[in-house]
Amino acid sequence: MKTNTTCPYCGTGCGITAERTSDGSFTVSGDEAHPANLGQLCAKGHALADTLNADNRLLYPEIDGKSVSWYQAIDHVARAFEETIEAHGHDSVAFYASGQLLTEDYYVINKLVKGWFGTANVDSSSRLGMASSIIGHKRAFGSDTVPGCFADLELADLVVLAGSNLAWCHPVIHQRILAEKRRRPEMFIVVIDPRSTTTSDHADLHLRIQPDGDCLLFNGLLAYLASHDKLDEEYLKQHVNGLEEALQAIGELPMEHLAERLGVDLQQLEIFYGRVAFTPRTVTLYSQGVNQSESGSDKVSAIINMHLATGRIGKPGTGPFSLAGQPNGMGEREVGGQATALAAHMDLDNPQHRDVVQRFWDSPRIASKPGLCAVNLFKAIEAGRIKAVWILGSNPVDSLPEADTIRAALQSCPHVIVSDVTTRTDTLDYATVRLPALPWGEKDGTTTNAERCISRQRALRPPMGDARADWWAVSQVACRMGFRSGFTFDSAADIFREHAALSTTGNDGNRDFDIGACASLSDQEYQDLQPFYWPWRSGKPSTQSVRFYENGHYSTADHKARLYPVSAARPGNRDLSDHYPLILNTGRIGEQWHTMTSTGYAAALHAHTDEPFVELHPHDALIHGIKNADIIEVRSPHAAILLRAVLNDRQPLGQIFSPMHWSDEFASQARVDSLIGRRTDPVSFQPAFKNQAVSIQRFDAGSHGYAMLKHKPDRNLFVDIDYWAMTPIVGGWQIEFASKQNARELDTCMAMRLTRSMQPCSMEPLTCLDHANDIRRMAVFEQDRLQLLLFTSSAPVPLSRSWSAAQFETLWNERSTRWRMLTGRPAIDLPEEDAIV
Ligand SMILES: Nc1nc2c(c(=O)[nH]1)N[C@H]1C(S)=C(S)[C@@H](COP(=O)(O)OP(=O)(O)OC[C@H]3O[C@@H](n4cnc5c(=O)[nH]c(N)nc54)[C@H](O)[C@@H]3O)O[C@H]1N2
Ligand SMILES: Nc1nc2c(c(=O)[nH]1)N[C@H]1C(S)=C(S)[C@@H](COP(=O)(O)OP(=O)(O)OC[C@H]3O[C@@H](n4cnc5c(=O)[nH]c(N)nc54)[C@H](O)[C@@H]3O)O[C@H]1N2
Ligand code: SF4
Ligand SMILES: [Mo]
Repeated sequence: MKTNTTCPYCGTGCGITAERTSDGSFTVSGDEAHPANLGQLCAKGHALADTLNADNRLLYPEIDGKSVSWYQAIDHVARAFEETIEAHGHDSVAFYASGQLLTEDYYVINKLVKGWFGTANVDSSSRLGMASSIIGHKRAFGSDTVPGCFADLELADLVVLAGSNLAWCHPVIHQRILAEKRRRPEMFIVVIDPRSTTTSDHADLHLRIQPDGDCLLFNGLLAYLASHDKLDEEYLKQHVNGLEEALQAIGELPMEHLAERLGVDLQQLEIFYGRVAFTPRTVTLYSQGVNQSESGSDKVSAIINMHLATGRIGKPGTGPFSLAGQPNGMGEREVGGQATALAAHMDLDNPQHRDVVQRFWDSPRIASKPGLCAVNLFKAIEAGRIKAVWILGSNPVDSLPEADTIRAALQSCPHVIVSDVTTRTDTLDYATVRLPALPWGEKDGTTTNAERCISRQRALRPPMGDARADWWAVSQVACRMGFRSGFTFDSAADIFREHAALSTTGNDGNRDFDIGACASLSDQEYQDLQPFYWPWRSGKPSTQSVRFYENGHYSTADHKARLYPVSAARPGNRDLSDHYPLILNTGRIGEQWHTMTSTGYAAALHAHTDEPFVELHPHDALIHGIKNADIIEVRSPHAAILLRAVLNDRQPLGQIFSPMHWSDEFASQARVDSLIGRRTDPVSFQPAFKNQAVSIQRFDAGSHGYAMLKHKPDRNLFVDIDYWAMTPIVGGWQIEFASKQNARELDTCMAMRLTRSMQPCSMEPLTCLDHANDIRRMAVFEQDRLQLLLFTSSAPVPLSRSWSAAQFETLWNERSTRWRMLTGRPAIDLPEEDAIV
């Protein structure tokens, strides 16, 4: 049987066709009818079927580590909130979620917090990705609306990718653009990113600006267009306010001066500005290199200013395009699931809006002031002002800045309720109550992708164990607290209808978000709902693609868009010092998703990167006495971590890059966010994840090694090993380690620990002390199977990991050939493919 559903990873929101095979397992392929991907999928999408077999599912509710019934768990959580609110007031409780929940989950959370708790202390990890874009949109359009759609990227003649590593983070959109470029080679792609990426490899022009040079770059562009008579005077007159103020804020920007401050070639800058000047069909797509910055909101405004002033918006192949990262970051914005929003795109500080929402909900209260945004919310927990928090679908102990303070905050908080789908995350360690949620394949509802396309995520099979939908758990707690009137939902469809009805209530076309047509869907119609773009107003047909502001009619009071004056600060990092001389930039790699809670277990996704790493320029490495594959300590004023050094000149001098993914589950000390300070954009409160002053130092290891074994070892086995990193391989797990101990000590200690769980009577170990090569070698067999391999040395072990890994699949009934495992290679004269990390 085939089921159409949606991918739960990035904001591309690819349609997926899942098919159950005769043995009960599933295969997945791209849904050819889905407008976002037209049949394509990336590696993460393809690996989804594997994640359905995860054996680390959280299946039963727990209080203080003990399994309990849902009845007990709900009662406990309801009382925790009740007592906390009674003793400390409505603002002493909070919710923290993510754009990985479904719209229906989020609608219920937001309703409970804002309508019944009467606080706006509900925020999410979307704050870490999208907050600056929301500010930019509202400043300019009066509404948080992404004007264009993916098709505009194919219709454009100039595609500007600012602070986006599209090739890795939204691969299917990138492929759509590259396919169009093959059809029309004259299409011009510009990448704006301080470092080289797979995305910049495919660009016609790569502007390697200084970190946070974006405001200056786009301000310079607006000034250039103005002085070259390339603004759309007619459009400005009819539809836009604020040109004079915007130009005034920019002031004089001579090109030579500008190029120097940005750290780019004058000629390159002229090519970029010249291209923009002469290409009406321009799209500027931007993501975290723009948003995650102390000047994130202003960067967004500077980009939108250029588009408004040239009238390049609301027309085919044009527009500023904020690319949502999470699968449902957009749905979260639509329900208003943030500390700074109300519901259905209505505003907290608008009394009329509050009235509309409160009447519609018939709620006893309505939040009237902004709640605490992500970083400040956890600061309030740390300070003891918030005493009960419910975390759903996020792993803040690894994904928020100054991550070690998040641990401390949760440790001191009396009630930490965590809803998750897995048994192990660094956040679950601090939960007083754990609630089992439904993962992809079991959950059911809707998501909105980056181009406003709403699609169904459908269940492929019944829930495992006692896992339940997040909306159900939240509604049950609400009912137990006595709020039955608002929370007697029977299904996701029930909630979606209510959400749709609210979107159209009091909305005479003055709010962009309106899906009133869905307010009367039957259960069956909801089940069959095809992907559609909002708005879908009542009585109108649904559309397959829609562009906002085609008529230049904006959602501001006078229906004119507004240029926002941006004065750009000097690019770079003012915290650099002799102690912290380098800039740490962070982000993602193609194969991993956030804190690896699901992709971390898929061997297929670890083919290229096994360990937490930091990329640095060879010259910076030389200055610091660092060689390729050394372990290095990266230090900021907040913490220090250990990462494998990868030298390449794709990093600019003075800047290093490390992915955000590794957690305590997969490595000893690699939580990058423990290094990042809590500096945020002053308006959007989005953290500056991409520009942190740090120092680096070679870690002086006395020994190195790696082990392979059939089952994932408990990470507590390695607590005293300075550096370790665990990776799934086909048929087992691989652990790399390094230590201050000497090789003999490391070897003895690892051999003892890794064999501890094996049956001594059936173990058949082979060992060898290879003096010539300085490698201690050990292989352990049980019956015909290889169970464990261990190699240690005083230097990194130069043996092929992939060959060793493949041997776990081999039948070793010939004892006489087993010694071969100790060589760690197929045959003496074959090359070793991946001996060096
Ligand atoms: N494989 C994978 N895909 C994902 C995710 C994932 O975890 N893994 N997560 C999803 C989510 S939630 C998000 S938000 C998106 C993020 O998607 P992206 O924003 O594309 O990804 P990042 O790697 O965070 O950052 C993009 C680029 O910004 C650059 N950058 C850093 N500083 C600056 C600057 O000052 N100016 C400019 N112009 N660029 C700068 C970085 O060098 C980096 O290459 O990805 C989504 N897709
Ligand atoms: N240094 C650095 N840090 C960053 C970033 C960066 O670029 N650099 N990017 C930031 C950005 S943009 C983002 S979006 C965040 C992402 O960071 P997080 O929000 O922490 O995302 P995940 O690590 O994916 O954690 C999601 C958790 O939810 C669980 N889960 C999945 N589906 C469900 C569900 O339906 N219900 C429930 N209850 N649980 C579920 C998963 O098992 C997992 O444990 O990281 C931010 N942190
Ligand atoms: S591009 Fe994004 S939505 Fe599409 S398959 Fe890949 S991860 Fe999933
Ligand atoms: Mo994100």
